[in-house]
Amino acid sequence: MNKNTTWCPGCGNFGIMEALREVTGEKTVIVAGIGCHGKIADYLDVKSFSSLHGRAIAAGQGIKVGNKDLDVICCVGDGDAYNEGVEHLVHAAKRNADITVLVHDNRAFALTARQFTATSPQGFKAGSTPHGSIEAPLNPMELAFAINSTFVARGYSAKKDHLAGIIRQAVDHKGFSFVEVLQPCVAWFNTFPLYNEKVYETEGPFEKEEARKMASEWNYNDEDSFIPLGVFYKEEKPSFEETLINRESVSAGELLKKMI
Ligand SMILES: Cc1ncc(C[n+]2csc(CCOP(=O)(O)OP(=O)(O)O)c2C)c(N)n1
Ligand code: SF4
Repeated sequence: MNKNTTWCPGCGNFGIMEALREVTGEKTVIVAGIGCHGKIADYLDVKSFSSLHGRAIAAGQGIKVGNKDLDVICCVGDGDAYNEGVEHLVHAAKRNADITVLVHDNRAFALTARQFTATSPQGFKAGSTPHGSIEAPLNPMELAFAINSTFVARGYSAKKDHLAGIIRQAVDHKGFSFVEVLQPCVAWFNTFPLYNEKVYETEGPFEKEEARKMASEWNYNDEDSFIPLGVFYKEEKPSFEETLINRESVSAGELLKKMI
């Protein structure tokens, strides 16, 4: 553990770190990607594993299969989760892996000094898009539903206690927990003023239909839209690890017969 942080003063990662400090313990393993967010593994006094860029979710699933008693929290960036490692996110949700994916979404590749990511707004000027990104951003909350996540939530790094409550519920959930965290990057894209004006807390979880509507509620292009925070949705379903332990081996032929 390293007590000397190298994040910029005022970085949104501090709020996430403090929230995690409240809810982590002996059983926790933080699996980090590569980026500013990834340094969190070094600053918390818990078991941790620093993976490759975009591969934290893959490593986290391996750790959980190896020791089902651990609480695996994958701390990933938006670049990690929605760009380079998006395939791992999709498949971990599809199989309902019993891990928590906590996305530090600052809407930029920050450590490499500002390039656009999947969640950067249209028009975002950066090293790789000097005239502004021409792509519309991905909505992570809609993605979380599209890939059948069994726990979907959004927090804000400036609301530490609220975020800690969300993470606690995510870790307690048996199955795939998706937590999108609004994490302003004061160096490259300071979204604090925008979020402070737009966020509001909700009392979830909600029925799926309502939760999906909430997922689509905030739109960069709609100045009148607001940003709901909280646990949107929760569903009980056997986790990948449970199914793996209790599985019956069935041949492809038998499986086809069952399907007809
Ligand atoms: C396989 C691989 N591709 C690219 C890089 C270069 N790289 C290091 S950090 C980084 C940006 C990370 O952005 P994000 O995941 O959003 O995290 P942030 O720094 O914003 O917290 C990139 C592209 C790398 N280290 N490894
Ligand atoms: S560059 Fe941005 S994300 Fe990285 S430490 Fe500084 S404020 Fe935080």
